[in-house]
Amino acid sequence: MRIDILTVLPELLESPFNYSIVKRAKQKELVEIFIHNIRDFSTDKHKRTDDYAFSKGAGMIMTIQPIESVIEHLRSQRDYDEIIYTTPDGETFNQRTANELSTKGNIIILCGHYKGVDQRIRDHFITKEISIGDYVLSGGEIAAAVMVDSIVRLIPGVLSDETSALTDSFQDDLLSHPVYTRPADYKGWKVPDILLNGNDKQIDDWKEEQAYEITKKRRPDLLKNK
Ligand code: 6GU
Repeated sequence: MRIDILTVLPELLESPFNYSIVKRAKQKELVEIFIHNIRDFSTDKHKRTDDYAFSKGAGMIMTIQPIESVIEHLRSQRDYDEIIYTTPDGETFNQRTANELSTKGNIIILCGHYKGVDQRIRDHFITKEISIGDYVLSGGEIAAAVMVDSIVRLIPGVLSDETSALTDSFQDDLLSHPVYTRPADYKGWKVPDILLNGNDKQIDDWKEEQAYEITKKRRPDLLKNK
């Protein structure tokens, strides 16, 4: 998979993809991530990428020209399956969206900034508009990092069997059961006995029951999908 991220703040995306599972996915050549500075494509003599909105007092808007240039530059080299725009008024990102996007070949993510992009960019280039939740971020970069992290770990071969995404929270519309490691007794704080009895069937039943109880308590909305 290839992911191209378009941003006016490339520095903000320097480190998120250089650690842990995303780093390993890059090393295994299961994903390539490229960060493009929209400013580099501006033909304005001051390299501007934004301008005043036509409606008074609406704040700054990202202009068409540099964004069109970078998208056309990328599209002249390969086809893209999705051109995604990060924006608080997009459809809410969830595990289903992450699963879907992890099956794509090439995607572009355009990070929104200021009061957003000129609507004509959305009309003519964008295939999907995504928000990561009902709150406002200063820009789409951190949202893009969140999305990329959750997508990349789902690409086949990225996770080992042991860390398989199949056991993640949400993957089966249930939250995760509690987990424990050694020691079995820490200053009197004990691991549930059942986990120590070696009976795999009982342990699996316990995990399932715990996951169900936690989901019922914290996220009953998820159980409606069952
Ligand atoms: Cl994708 N962008 C911004 N600016 N704010 C957000 C968001 C995205 N998702 C939630 N809040």
